[in-house]
Amino acid sequence: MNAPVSIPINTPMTAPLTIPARPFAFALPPGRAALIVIDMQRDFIEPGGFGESLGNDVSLLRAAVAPAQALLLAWRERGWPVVHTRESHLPDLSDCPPAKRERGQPSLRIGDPGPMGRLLVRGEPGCEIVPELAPLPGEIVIDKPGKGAFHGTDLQATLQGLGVTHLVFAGVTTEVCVQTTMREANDRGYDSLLVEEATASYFPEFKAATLEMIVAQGGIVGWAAPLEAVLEALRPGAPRQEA
Ligand code: C5J
Repeated sequence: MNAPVSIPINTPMTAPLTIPARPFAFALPPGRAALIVIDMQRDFIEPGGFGESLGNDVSLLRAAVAPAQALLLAWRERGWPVVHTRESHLPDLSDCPPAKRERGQPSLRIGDPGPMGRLLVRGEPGCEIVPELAPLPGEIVIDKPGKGAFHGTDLQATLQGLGVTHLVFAGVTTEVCVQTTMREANDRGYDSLLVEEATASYFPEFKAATLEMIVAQGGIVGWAAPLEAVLEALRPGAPRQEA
């Protein structure tokens, strides 16, 4: 069983930053927030990868790269933790259940050789994060065999070790790996915000519906905010919430 989010007693408490968001303002506590960039891999974003093998127009995901990069750069300036995830499998596919590999009628299956190497296999070129968002030394990279980033990984222990209680999300695809991870985070007690332009789907209508699902019912899963609102809040000297 996963332990609920706990805060190390030595973590300094400073006044939260306020991000105008839906369904209401998101209070981001400095020192307790991590940026999670989900699966911005060549296999999803570039032609010849897993996403295209499923019949998708991968150019639709490109739209999220520049906004995610702007968010990442602003976050790095703050010096706060960054977690990159990669949907990926071991070369022997022992962590890829047949139910996942055999789903549908793709032109290539997970593990098959493609123009960027074996699809969604760790260490292959297609499995890498796109160069614009490449992790810096010291940033956390989580290889995840599932859609959710907590499933089969040490993400929970990693975030707890850092004293993180709040998550800001970017990445692809909105309704699959991003939403699954936000829902898993919600159940574990994290407050999560999705940055609207920094996420994308092969199905724009699914992205729009997911954003609505997240913020509905008073934020049943979490919050959503435009990139500009997040960048403004991250700007050094931006106003903080009253204590
Ligand atoms: C998918 C993902 N869509 N990263 N993976 O298969 O959303």
